[in-house]
Amino acid sequence: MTKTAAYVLAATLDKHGVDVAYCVPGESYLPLTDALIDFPNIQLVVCRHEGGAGFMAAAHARLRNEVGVCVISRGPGAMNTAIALHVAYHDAEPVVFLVGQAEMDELGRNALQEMNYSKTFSDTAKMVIEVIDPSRIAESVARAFHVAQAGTPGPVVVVLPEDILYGPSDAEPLGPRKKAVTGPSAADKAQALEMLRSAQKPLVIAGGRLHGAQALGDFTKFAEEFQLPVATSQRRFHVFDSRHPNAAGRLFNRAPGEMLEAMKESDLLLVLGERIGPSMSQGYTFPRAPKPDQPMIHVWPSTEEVGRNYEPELGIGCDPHEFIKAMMAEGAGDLPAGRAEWVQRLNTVHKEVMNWTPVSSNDGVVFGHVITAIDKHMEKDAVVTCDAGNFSSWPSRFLNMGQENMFIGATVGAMGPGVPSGVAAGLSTPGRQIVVFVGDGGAMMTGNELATAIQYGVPIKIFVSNNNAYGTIRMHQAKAFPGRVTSTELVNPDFAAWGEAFGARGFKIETEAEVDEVVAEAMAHDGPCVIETRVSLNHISPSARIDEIEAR
Ligand SMILES: Cc1ncc(C[n+]2csc(CCOP(=O)(O)OP(=O)(O)O)c2C)c(N)n1
Ligand SMILES: [Mg+2]
Repeated sequence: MTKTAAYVLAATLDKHGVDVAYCVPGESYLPLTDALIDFPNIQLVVCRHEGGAGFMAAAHARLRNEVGVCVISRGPGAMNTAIALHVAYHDAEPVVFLVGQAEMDELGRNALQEMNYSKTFSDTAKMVIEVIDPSRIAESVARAFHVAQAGTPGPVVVVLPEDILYGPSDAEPLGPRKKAVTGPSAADKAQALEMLRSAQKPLVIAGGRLHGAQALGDFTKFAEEFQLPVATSQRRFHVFDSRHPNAAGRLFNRAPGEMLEAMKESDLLLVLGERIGPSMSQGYTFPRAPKPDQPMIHVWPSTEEVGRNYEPELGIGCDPHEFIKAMMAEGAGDLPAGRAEWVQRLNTVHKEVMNWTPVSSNDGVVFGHVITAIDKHMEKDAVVTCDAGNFSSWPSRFLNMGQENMFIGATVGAMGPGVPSGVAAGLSTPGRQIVVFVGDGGAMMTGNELATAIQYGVPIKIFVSNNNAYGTIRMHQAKAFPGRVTSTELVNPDFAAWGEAFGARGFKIETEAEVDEVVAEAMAHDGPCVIETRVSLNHISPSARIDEIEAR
């Protein structure tokens, strides 16, 4: 019997091992939702907004280290998910977006919800693939999966005209193409080894392409054997245990000065498994662009990237785990005498930076108290997801994390991924504790995906830091236009009641005295819950107070 192209597409997803895909349904791709009924292995998760669905697919990609799949309707649906494409592009997440399109014979007329995706996504997708022939649908999808993961991972859009999906197709469903894994060349390996062995004060900056128990375990052994201090890059804090004696700190946005000063003494940087973005590099000052102040080795799985913004002494376009294995195969040999002391020095500064001295405020709870309490109840393999906003500086700085944890947040600083990423954690890696951090601003942007969590039984714990403000922007106003507050104050719902209306358990923290007990109860609760903390606006981050900024 001849199949529809939609059926071949579903079969190709199945052959690629897809077991969860995130969607908002649309009439433009009805044959695909219908075909998926015959593939019970694939759970099609119905979301409430395409931005949420896209964020979930991107988080799925990071959690599983595989392609995330997002299925959305044409035009309006595609525009709603644009934020997730932007995040996936900047954060190098492999995501395949399957997007509807008007019928072929109407294209060009401004047909219903027609859109030129190649133009629209020219800056946020690695590739836009238009399927124009039902007999080539499997090939198109296999290409999309391959390109999304190859080299620098990223989003790929597959455009599905409505009539093509209905059309008969004799195409053979296709499976995944073997991923090319690259290692360092013999010459690069020798040079890297020499640099790592001879440096007096090396520093590793580790990133999110280090994934999985094997790679992360090898990474720890590598740091130990080669006596390397390790800093983690923005929003990739779990790749090295913050309690390990080689931990040197976290390069989040606006990292503490005393830590940066100590790190800047290093005489070799090894940037391993991350592109070097504006947040982790403190606005391209550490490492300094385009010519770093110290010799740098940059390892990232694409040769295109390793010399794009920087002039490293050695740029290696290879898989970071392969690099680690190559170094370990040769061994550290005799290292300079002062290395252990250097590691210890950075670790001492890191421990000081992570050690919060509790402070109180008369305009609400300082969020650090909540972080300290969560730290005591967090499970070893908990997933922590984080939206964007100043509240995120508290967990970024003070929440301990190890390699079994995973911290998920957009390095590009988009608001919105917090709650959806938490939902994705429950669907892609079920059974783990899920802690979500979100501000009152972000909670009202994509918090509606709490409905998806309830629908699929995902026990997320959503910690809302409520300062009744777009607090980050309020802080920037204080710096740029002191005393002239505008457009940042918010009137919010009662978030605990809001959570309960969805079917979650609602908690509220209004005073410091309540923190420990409420956090303990929420962390022990086995279902979804929303924990609202009425936080201090003045204590906008661990390192800044609005009244101090305005007084300056
Ligand atoms: C989608 C999106 N819109 C706007 C911004 C600009 N922005 C950055 S932080 C912020 C305020 C965040 O407010 P909230 O979630 O309440 O966190 P807070 O800063 O108050 O802790 C805004 C509007 C952004 N980063 N992303
Ligand atoms: Mg806020």
